[in-house]
Amino acid sequence: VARVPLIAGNWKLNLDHLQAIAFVQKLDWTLKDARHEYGISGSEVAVFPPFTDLRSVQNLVAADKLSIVFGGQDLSEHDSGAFTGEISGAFLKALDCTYVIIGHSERRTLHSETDEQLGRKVVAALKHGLVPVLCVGETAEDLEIHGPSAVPVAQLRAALAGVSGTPNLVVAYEPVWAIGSGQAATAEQAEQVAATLRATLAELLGEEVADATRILYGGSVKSTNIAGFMRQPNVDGALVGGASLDVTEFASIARFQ
Ligand code: G2H
Repeated sequence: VARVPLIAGNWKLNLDHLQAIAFVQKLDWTLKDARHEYGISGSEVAVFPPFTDLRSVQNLVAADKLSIVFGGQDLSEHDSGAFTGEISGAFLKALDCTYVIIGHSERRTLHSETDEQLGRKVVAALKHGLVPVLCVGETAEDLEIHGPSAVPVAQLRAALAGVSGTPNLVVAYEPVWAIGSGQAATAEQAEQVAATLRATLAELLGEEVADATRILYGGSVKSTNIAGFMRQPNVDGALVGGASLDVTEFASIARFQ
């Protein structure tokens, strides 16, 4: 199966709605120039702005028919009710979000999100027609004690416990020790875990889903290391944090060829 590469920018808590408009406009021009200049059809490019930017990004993408897609950085497991500060999958879908990030390590750590809760978020996202970008990854300590794949695989199993059929999803392998540290995993390390995650997907949901699911690498991805990751057969793209906040840098990651 030919999987369309996905280069996704996770803005985290950066760029307000005015900055988002300027950023997305410039990103679109830069990608168009790059596609023209290099004659490549390119990868799918997604941005994940803060919730308060999404309406502005939706308007811009629709008005100018941009080929950039977008999503939320999180969602509630609930549809509505007394959940102060939460955003539902339906709200994201109504703003034309394609994707939603679930289980980023910063949510797991700073907001104490558990595997069980993340499983409910995956179910909620799929129910509302959003594609979950499910993040899994081990800490440096996990790596030392359990080896490279045990924790990411356990997190994947837990998050997919309530899922059946042929869901459209994306998995992002983000070793916690590589996030924002400037010290990315090697391409070979990423491939080893991605291959194990794909085998786990095959076991849980069948070969067809495993073949179709894009597995991203995340953690200190830059224009200077993206090519190595993209050469790996089981790595289908990247979830980019810090380097996604600079248009030129993010666009050159997106044209990794
Ligand atoms: C990992 C990644 C984006 P960074 O969190 O999800 O961030 O590229 O800054 O390591």
